[in-house]
Amino acid sequence: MESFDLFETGGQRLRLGSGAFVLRGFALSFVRELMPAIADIEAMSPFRNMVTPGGFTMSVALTNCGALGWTTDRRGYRYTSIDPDTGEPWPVMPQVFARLASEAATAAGFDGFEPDACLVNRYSPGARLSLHQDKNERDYAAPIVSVSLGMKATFLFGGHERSDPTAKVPLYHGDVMVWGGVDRLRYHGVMPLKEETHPLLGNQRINFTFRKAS
Ligand code: MD3
Ligand code: FE
Repeated sequence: MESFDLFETGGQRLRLGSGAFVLRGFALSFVRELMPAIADIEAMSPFRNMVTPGGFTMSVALTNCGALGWTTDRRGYRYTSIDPDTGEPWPVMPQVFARLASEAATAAGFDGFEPDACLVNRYSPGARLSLHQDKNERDYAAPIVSVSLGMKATFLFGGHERSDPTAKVPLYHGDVMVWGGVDRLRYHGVMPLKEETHPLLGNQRINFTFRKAS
């Protein structure tokens, strides 16, 4: 199932499906600019552990930037323009974020990606994300771009049914995944993170997920 070629800067491009790619190290040249931008976002809209409609507190802490932010509570999942914890709009999407998302999408064959939402996930050791589909967005024609920083994670790449078998894909600091087309609605998740100390991020993993939500 796996094949890879090289993208322009020499990194590996792994193909998981006809519209699903891992761009190894694609974000590395952006990291120096991304770090202060994350600190700015966190200062305005802190990371928090949200509650799912089923009543479970998520082990992954999250915040957002951009016009729309993904949230969950007992009433359901939705996108909002206001951070429910601060009563203020989500922080503006930093230009470096938008540039990274657009360049990664282009490198995977999706030109003109202009996300209006960026979910920022923070994982500590033991945090996990159970198998799910991303289906709160209005437009499934746009791809999803996901950036991994910090600790290694094992990503679970499933099929179109929850019970379909999953492939395990390691994700490292600087890797970017792009999903679109027929792969857009695949089930996916993240295994519990193993304890590790990353030189730049310590014992955390930060993931940005860029989407066109409306
Ligand atoms: C496959 N985050 O926030 S990103 C999420 O690493 C989420 O934190 C994971 O899944 C993380 O919803 C995985 C990779 C990803 C994102 C969206 C997808 C994979 C996807 C949409 C469809 C299929
Ligand atoms: Fe997801």
